[in-house]
Amino acid sequence: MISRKNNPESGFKKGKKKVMSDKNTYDASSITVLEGLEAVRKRPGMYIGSVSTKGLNHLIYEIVDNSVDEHLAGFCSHIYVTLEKDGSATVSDNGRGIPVEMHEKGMSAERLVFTTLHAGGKFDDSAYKTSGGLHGVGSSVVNALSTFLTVRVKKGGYIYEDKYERGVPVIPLQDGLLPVVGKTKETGTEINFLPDDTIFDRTRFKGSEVMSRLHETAYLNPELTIEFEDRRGEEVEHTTFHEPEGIRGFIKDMNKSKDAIHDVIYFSGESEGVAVEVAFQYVNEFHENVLGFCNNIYNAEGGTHLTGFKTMFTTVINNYARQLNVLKEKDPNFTGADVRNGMTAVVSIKHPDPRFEGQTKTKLDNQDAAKVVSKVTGDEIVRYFDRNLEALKNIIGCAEKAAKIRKTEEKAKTNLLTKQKYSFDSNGKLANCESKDASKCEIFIVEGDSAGGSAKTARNRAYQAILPIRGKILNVEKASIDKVLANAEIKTMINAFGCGFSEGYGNDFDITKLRYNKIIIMADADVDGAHISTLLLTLFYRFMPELISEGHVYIAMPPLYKAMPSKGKEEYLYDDKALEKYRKRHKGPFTLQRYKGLGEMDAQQLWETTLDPETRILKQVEIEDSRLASQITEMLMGTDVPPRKAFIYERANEAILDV
Ligand code: TTJ
Repeated sequence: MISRKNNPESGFKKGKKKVMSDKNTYDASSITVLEGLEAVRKRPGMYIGSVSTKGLNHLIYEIVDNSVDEHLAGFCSHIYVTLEKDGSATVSDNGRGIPVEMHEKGMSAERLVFTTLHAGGKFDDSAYKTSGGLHGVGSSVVNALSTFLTVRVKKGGYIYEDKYERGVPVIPLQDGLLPVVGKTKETGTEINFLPDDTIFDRTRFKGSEVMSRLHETAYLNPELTIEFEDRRGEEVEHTTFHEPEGIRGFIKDMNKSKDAIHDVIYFSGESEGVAVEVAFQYVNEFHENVLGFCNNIYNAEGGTHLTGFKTMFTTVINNYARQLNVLKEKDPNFTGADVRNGMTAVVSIKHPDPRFEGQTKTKLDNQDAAKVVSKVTGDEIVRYFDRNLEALKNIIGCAEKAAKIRKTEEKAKTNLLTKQKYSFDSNGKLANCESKDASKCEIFIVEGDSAGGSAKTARNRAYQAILPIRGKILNVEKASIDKVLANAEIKTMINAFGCGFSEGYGNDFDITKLRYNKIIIMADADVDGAHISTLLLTLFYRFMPELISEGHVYIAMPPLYKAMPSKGKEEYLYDDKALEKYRKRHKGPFTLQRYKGLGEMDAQQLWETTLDPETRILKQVEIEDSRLASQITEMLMGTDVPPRKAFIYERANEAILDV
């Protein structure tokens, strides 16, 4: 650690920027470097996933991963991560320090690391490089996206310093070398950077998320200690992450508030130069949580290591189930999903040359990884189960339960499709329209019976149908399919739309049967209304995604205010910005009515503001791509309320006139 031990008071002196002459900081190679960094600033999302808080936190991980590499190489035992009062982050380690001497390209090696895209791993002589993936190569990306970034390297008795602004070096080299700012007997690297607020939506790191990721890193590196400090609040918060139990501890932690049915099972092995470690435990819950890591980096999209583990595990459990006569001769095998019902697992491998594919380059692609993990799993898990029959029987019990539920769900779905397909007109609450010409028809899904009543009166019954729904419909992200299908509100909707739904076991959705060209969600302009809208969108996204991708889904934007001037025309105002503008442009007194909900409008007002195609405002729901939608659904349906609210209100501002 540099700043704390050696010179505890040495922060980074702000506001004292040196002015440099160009000839000191730029040379021929700098030109391509700048072009590279410019590309990063132009499309930050391509390099860090997004410019949301997630992408912001990612900057820290990109830097930390370098120190983890140094740990893997055997030269670093401690990493320090500090969220500073000024909004910057400091990451330091007690490794050997980034090389600072001249490199062949006429630049210090350190500058090459921070200004060249994909320079990671170049000076890294560890057996397991994280390079080749998205990680550990991102120091230059972080640099490009930072208002300032300061590097301090302790090495060979000296402390060297380098500084950048938006990726561009601002310190002149002296005979091609970095300036020395002090002496020390220690070694290590320290990086301090401030994310650029012209790039990121928000520049406040999320402490809890950073901590949870650092904790994860500690589990994966049992000999590493990570010190985290948040200095931004009144009180400084300090946490030490050191997890000598490794991934076993990781599993225990993930399952700590759950009902586990056996002790954590752990095994490891090595083959063809690939090291494999697996830990898992079953809990009394109906879902699986299997995480894959390669060289200590989480693989969000999974990959070959997980495939190898899952395939072998399924085979082994089916073999045991037959040996134990749980599965009879005529019974089909358990599916992979049956077998993993209730499983929490971490599969961590070390690979000398990892390759990644997929949308975010986080899916391990090495075929040998599947082979090796499968072999180690087959050998080790059988050894374990032969000696621990009790755990094995409990696990097979979970698979049996899962298979039973799966069969019930399959049946429930067939029933719904055959028996209830034609119950469309017998639906009490739906006030259908007269026209059968789907291209002209619209259906309004209205929150609440009273608003529903007004909407029924106000509508043009020739082509507008009204379906009132009560309260909150089921959160389909969390519910099992038979529950979803048993929900009266959801059944009514599926029947009304007329095109079935798709899920899991085959696609029965037929968009050509859709009875309405526009499906319009009509909810109050408040948090509850926003919640209802997201629940409906989740339902559509999961079971009828083409409704969204083909542009049939809209959100009605009821006005927030009605301005009634003493002279002149009344005007509906749809948000606070509109009100602000109205105040500026309108001279003279006016009365302002604020609508708290759709229920407060009479039929005429409802017609003018939300039903009449001539005057209403609709926001068409779009899916830019399915990945984004899936993330949003997850975000919207997660337990975190603030980002959800922010998202909905952001979108509301994008509302466009539908003419
Ligand atoms: C690589 O091999 C030669 C001696 O130095 C090794 C090295 O680069 N070590 C190293 C880099 N330790 N820590 C880093 C590092 C730390 C942070 C916080 C950020 C970056 C970009 C690198």
